[in-house]
Amino acid sequence: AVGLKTSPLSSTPAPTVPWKSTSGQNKRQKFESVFPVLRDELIAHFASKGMPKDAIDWYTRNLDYNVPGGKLNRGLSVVDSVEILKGRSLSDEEYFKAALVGWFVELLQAFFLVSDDMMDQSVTRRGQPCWFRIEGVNLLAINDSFMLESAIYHLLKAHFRKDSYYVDLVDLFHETTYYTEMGQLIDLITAPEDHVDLSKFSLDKHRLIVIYKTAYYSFYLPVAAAMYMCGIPASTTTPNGTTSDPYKLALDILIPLGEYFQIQDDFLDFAGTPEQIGKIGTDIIDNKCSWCINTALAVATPAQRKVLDENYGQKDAAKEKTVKGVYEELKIRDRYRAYEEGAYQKILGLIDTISEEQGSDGSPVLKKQVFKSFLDKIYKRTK
Ligand code: DMA
Ligand code: MG
Ligand code: MG
Ligand code: MG
Repeated sequence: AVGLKTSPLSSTPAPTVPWKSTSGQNKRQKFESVFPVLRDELIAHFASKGMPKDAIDWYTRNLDYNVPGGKLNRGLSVVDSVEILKGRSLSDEEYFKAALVGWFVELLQAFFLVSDDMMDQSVTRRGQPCWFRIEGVNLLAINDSFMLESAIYHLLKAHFRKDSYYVDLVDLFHETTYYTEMGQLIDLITAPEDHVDLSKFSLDKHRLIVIYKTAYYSFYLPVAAAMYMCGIPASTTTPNGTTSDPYKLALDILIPLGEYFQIQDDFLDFAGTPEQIGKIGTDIIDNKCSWCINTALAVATPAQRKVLDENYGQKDAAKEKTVKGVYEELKIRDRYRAYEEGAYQKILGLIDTISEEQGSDGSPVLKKQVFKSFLDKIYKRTK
């Protein structure tokens, strides 16, 4: 899309492109226009290692199939947060770097989704077959997912190694990846394929799973990355002498926000249509410790509980349908709407506790709008 001369051995310079117009509608397009730049840079570097044509084609297809095409909430939140924290519109170079980091979060997401779909044995993702289901891909998708992850650190080094916050970004991506893998572990071992025991589920267990598998990488990562890029220090002293850690403050809001987001995901797994959500729900068949089953268990009569025990977690479409019938009887949709309203109000309250007071050293501070903007992206989402 952007006619750049790329040297395979060095990073791409900030391109000059006609993306001056920044209306809300164009924000996504502008962000999307950066993807081919980093894709071409990865491919040029790959080719420079003497990789053969079929490998170049494979890697290109992996990137094009798995990285763009999502809702881009995470990636766009990096750009939006940088703009809000700087309090002004960004120069072309600042925009390009913020968008690059946004795409790093999307690359990480692609890595998690390719592997998650194999582990969850999902069928579709973003309205197309899951990557591992493509003819000729199969278990090669494991290595493809690794390459999506490693691409992040290659590009980080190419574009950010001279920046003061480089090591903070590397560390942040590594740490949030580790947390996500911890979450995936407990998500999977709480859902054994061969042994259904609903008494092992609880909303507390659910909370732990979703905080680790989703909240860190989807919410804390984009915002904390933007904070590092804007030079927000790890601890600030306010004029009246109290110290606070803005990263901890951000975490305390973004973890509940991530929990809310994953509960939406769990609800949509049950209630969303494949056309809407671009994927076919697998939670009931996969025996997942989902918000829906936990909410159902809390209010089920002994007879309904028996039906759930006998039908949950089995590779059987009729049994899945029976479970969904119990969910309807138990008014899971209404309970979800009530939950969503409460979660929204609670998170607004948390955002309101942020002080935007400038620290005594004049360094940049956190802003409520960072969180409001992220919350607005997901409130009442249907996909
Ligand atoms: C999402 O869990 C977590 C990660 C790390 C991808 P999930 O399996 O509920 O996601 P999805 O519903 O998108 O498959
Ligand atoms: Mg999944
Ligand atoms: Mg999963
Ligand atoms: Mg899900």
